[in-house]
Amino acid sequence: MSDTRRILVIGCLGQVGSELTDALRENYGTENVIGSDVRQPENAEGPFEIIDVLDIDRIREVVDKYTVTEIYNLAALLSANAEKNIEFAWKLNMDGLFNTLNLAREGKIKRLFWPSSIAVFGPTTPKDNTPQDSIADPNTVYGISKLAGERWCEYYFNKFNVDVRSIRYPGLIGYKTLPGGGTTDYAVDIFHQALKQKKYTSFLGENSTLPMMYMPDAIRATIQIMNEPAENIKVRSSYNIAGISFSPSEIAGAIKKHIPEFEISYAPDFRQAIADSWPKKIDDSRARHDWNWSHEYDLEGMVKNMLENLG
Ligand code: AKB
Repeated sequence: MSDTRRILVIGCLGQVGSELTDALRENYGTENVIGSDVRQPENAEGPFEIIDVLDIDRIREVVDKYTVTEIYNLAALLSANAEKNIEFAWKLNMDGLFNTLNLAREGKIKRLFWPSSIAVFGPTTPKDNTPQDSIADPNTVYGISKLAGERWCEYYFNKFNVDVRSIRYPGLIGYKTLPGGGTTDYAVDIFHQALKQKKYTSFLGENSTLPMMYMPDAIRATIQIMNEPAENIKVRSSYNIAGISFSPSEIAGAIKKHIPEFEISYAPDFRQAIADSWPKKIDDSRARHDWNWSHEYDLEGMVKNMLENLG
């Protein structure tokens, strides 16, 4: 990779995109990180272009304009929203990936990051310490698109030498931007409601344990995997990465230590079935071994930091 890295973030206004763009700008300089999304930001703090990930000509135009060397393609419909619009979700999640894989195949960019998810696992996957290579039988559109995407990433690496790197994000918790349409969104909403109303009704049941991660860890993992020498990236589908696993009642208990009046109630909706199909905890030993991944935040540390920043 040439010394000057010019980075394009597609989907820079989303939950991950907004924090990732800031972190990349701190690391590589504002002018070297181009944000892009389908809508204009309220305040663009660096170069910004409107891009619809389904429009490959437009991506190519921006790549040429800034001589982009790498793309982080974050545009996707998440699990809950994807169930409401299955055909569009499939189109966005798959064609968007193909467009960026094909630009890499053409040699337009040197490296591509594309996120997968714990949603690639399904109802018959072992739920505790789910291994890197396990049964993957997703029963959501989002999960099916992420699993297919992983297979295509590995295919493009093997057949066309495309340097694509990926991690399976758990549910992500951050205070800067709200998540948009996932099954794990409750773990962000709960903080906002705890501070505002001192109560929260969870759309997942009290014992729905899921793999989760605090955003600073997820951003660090994303930047770290993209900085590794190519030979260290042995998994070219997508890496399991683990942070914290907890249930709604456990996170509520951790919040209660700071806000004793806080009360949680439960009213599971259609997202419960999605959560029930996912693992409780995943085994990330391959990522730890191959590129020295390790998370920093536990449940207590994450809750304290979230409340300090939102309070
Ligand atoms: C979702 O809930 O859809 C996402 C995910 C786990 O990928 N947060």
